[in-house]
Amino acid sequence: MSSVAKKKGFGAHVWDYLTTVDHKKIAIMYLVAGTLFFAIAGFEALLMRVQLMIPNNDFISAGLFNELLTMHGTTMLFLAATPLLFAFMNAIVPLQIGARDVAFPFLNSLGFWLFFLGAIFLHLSFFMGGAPDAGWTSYASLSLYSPGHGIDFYVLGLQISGAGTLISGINFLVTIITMRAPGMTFMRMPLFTWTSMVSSALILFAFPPLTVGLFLMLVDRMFGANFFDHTMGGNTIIWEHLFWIFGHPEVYILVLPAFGLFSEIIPVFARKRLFGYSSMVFATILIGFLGFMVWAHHMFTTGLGATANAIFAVATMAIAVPTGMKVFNWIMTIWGGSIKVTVPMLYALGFIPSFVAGGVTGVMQATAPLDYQLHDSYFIVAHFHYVIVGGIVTALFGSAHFYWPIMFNRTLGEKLGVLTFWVFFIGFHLTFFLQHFLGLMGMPRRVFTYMGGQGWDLFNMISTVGAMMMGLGVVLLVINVLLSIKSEPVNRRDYWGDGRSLEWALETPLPFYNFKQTPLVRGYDPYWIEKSEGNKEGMVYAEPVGEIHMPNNSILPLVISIGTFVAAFGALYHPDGVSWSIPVIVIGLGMTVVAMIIRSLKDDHGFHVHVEEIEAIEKDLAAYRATGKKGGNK
Ligand code: HEM
Ligand SMILES: [Cu+2]
Repeated sequence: MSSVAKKKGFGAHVWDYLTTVDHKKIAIMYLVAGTLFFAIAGFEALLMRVQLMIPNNDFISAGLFNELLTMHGTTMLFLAATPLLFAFMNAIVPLQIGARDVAFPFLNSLGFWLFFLGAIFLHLSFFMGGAPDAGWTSYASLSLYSPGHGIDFYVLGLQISGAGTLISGINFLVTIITMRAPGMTFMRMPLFTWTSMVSSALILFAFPPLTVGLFLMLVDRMFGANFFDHTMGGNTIIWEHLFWIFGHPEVYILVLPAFGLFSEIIPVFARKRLFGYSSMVFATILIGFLGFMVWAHHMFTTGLGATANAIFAVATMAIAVPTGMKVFNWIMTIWGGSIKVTVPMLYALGFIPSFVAGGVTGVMQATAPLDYQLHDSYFIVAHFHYVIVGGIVTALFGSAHFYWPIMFNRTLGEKLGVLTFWVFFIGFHLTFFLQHFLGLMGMPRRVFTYMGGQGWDLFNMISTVGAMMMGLGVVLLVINVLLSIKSEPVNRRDYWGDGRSLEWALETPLPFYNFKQTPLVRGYDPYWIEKSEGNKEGMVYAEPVGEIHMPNNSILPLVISIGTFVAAFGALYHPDGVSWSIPVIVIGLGMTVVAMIIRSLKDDHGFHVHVEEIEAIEKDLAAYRATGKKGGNK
């Protein structure tokens, strides 16, 4: 385990990250991996936009366009947005609830590695005979007949990385329910913790239907079952139901934590308590619940019938009510506050109108008759990017600036941050605003080119220019991150000066055990309460200094994940009749099973940090903070 003032070589650092079970380090791994896939998927989007810039373009072929389209959507949702939100959940939720780690640190590491290796597996498709090309929804009527192995990569890659997401979701659910510091009742939990909990519950219910759907697809494609093939008595609509029972909640899995992040940012910079806390909690739960009731709004045009369409339309529209409550509360928090417009606050201010625009077009599509017109047009593309980019990406960028001091003990540059915001924000509206009208004018989505002279040319051109601005914005953000590596360490608590929840009460850099003593929570916004009562220490404690129990690092999560990765290759090539496919499946699953057996038979009780060690670490950190000299606990 990491100890104070010990210089480590590069290899030791790598080993440390491969085996770590520390939520703070796992957060960094999610951040790096998520950013990588965000960049890849962003690049794919730019290629598509270049292709669509002018009519009759032949920059990329129709087949490649389908692959880029599929990988862009799949990557953005599963391999960029989800892990980036997990990065913040890992970094912040244990601190917000006053815990030393998550409930199952081993599973936390396993969740990360499954996600990561599933993602790598999916991306190897580009080099091994072609990427999936049936859209991120992979409708069975397309995917069953897609030649090559693209769809098999999709099915197996998502199965592996989805298992990682499910495991992590369960972990956070249990963590938040069982690991809260004394005094932190449910109705004192910060909003980010609340939304993370509801989002984790949604993962628990939404991912199993996806798992089942993917499994049926797997046996259809690889073993000739006929679940989805109508010529053999199957039904392609079954896939659509299974997919959207997962797929609709998925957007709430992503957007709820984003709401939570903004509910942390806005009160800090408005310097006011979050307006309507309990209604925010209520709205979060209600959105989570309704999120499951509305999946068939993606299938209005499949012939469900007028009654079913009407029910799903009304249920969908109902979600606007709790969402509207949230928007109202954010505005009321800002109202009359003494506002500091920092970079995170800029993102929050940009988020509110952008997200509302996305929400309003959502209600339009929920109107079943109108959806017959809008379905599969660019209006849809405009709608979901307003929600996803305007809601989730702004939350991720804003929170990166907000939480950087806690995560890295460094800050992101303010001036460059403001510039990045404007370039990205203007680019975003240029890209997607006019697409509403392209849709209304009849431009279909998922087409690789179009004829000129239909009045679409100018808007498509502007859209591509906007996308390039967004790309530039992301490059600026990455530059800011690189610059921060060389910048001065923060070495203090409460970087923004107006922190309210527990994570701000800790001095950075954090020791690996987070809290020397478990804090006692005396109300909502616990750190704010202590500050307003003049408590210099920042917290009151629930216990005397005592031994701290921490988990050991382990390489087993990585081994388990590599096993599934290896086995997936065997499964993938099995239908080709290659002789090595069964042995590879056996070796891969063997690795996984052996690692699991080792884990269950070998008792690993973790280790104790003794009181003297704690004092030594704290003294060392204090000296480091005072002198700024290297050697702190990293
Ligand atoms: C950063 C700027 C972005 C640009 C320029 C962009 C561009 C595009 C384009 C051109 C399409 C194809 C539309 C079609 O023909 O139907 C598309 C589809 C899609 N995008 Fe984006 N996108 C961006 C960001 C995102 C983000 C952040 C997400 C999610 C986190 C996302 C999720 C999707 C999804 C799910 C699809 C549908 C894919 C499918 O139908 O299979 N996009 N995007
Ligand atoms: Cu939906």
